[in-house]
Amino acid sequence: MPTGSPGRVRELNLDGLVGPTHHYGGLGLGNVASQRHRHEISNPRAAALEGIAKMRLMVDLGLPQAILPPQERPLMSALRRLGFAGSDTDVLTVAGRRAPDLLSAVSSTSSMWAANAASVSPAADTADGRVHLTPTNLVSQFHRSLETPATADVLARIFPAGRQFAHHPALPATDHFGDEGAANQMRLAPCHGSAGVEVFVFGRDGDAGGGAARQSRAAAEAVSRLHSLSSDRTVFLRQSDAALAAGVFHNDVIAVANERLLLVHEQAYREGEAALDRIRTAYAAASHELPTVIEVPAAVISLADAVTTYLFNSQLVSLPAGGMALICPTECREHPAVSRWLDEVLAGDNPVVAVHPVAVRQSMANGGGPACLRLRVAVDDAAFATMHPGVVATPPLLEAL
Ligand code: SUG
Repeated sequence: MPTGSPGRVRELNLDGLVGPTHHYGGLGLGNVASQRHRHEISNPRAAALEGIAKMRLMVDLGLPQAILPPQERPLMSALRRLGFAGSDTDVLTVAGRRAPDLLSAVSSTSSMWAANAASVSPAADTADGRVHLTPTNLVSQFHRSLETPATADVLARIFPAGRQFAHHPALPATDHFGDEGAANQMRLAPCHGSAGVEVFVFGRDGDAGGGAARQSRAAAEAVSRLHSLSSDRTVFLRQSDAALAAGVFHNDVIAVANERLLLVHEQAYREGEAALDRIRTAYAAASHELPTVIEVPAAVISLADAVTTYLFNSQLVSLPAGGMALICPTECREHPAVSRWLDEVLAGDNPVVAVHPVAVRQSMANGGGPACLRLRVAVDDAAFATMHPGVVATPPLLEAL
């Protein structure tokens, strides 16, 4: 079992490992990169190695890291449920000939984008002092909706239900409760162990939403109830129409938060500046302090450039020695305006002390940056000790993989 001293709360990142059927199916609706790279040749081995290298960086930085195993694909049970019969070879042959798009969907390794696996609220935010997890239904995309049962199962095995962890079933699988999880959830708090503000972002509110909208308000509200969050420390924000039209299909493509720092594009939310004021007010009520908000003007980085470089899909992590690191896609350093902005952040009066570009190009071509590939779970040492030890990333395990 993993061990450690009691009381300390650290953020564990669980990364989805890429499976051998990784490919470019053009399956992500509203996802500009997925559409652009449709039917290009993929390299599953390179994809897996890129993901492992990112995990190794986290381990080298002294941060807790774990691995979510890839799910079984092609998902034969899904093909059989849709009427393909016979031996596995028959099923695959006929599906490949008659319904190649279906075969692509049931072969997608989309569970690698672990930020969509579940919503998670740490113990400091919940009424019963347990970590709450709700797996997503991902109903907006058929290929992703196939992930839910295996995701629920693996999360329950990694984080045993009981004194430390509470698991809820995924929300009803209908558009009204369309839920894409932590990719639309941010948490701001003075530190991982203190009560914080949970921000839920949605693109649809009883309507279809525009552009790339996937997450519904009804889902966000249901998750906040299930996780027994305090209403004065919960903020619901609607994505702006401009962001949705530009292909911001999840909030983590346009904002990222860690502890007291929020990096956000000025066009992220429909309410504009008032949205950030609501976050500030809730944060001040929870902690008697103000968060550090770095708002990026469209004149400095356009929505289109934010979507292309995936700047906001960086991982913002607290370093053991103090300060934060931004783990960004290499594409950010290849873009002059974004790279300049990164240098300004590094030189500025804020917690960011390091920028680490990582190459996750195989995932990026399907619209998944560094932050899409991970699910964050803040745990104290007692909770960490009850976790399934086999998924904790160590240098030998990463080497073996
Ligand atoms: O759901 N891409 C994923 C990318 C998810 C990114 N996640 C976050 N932003 N958190 C999606 O659109 C593409 C698969 C394909 O086209 O083969 C895909 O599913």
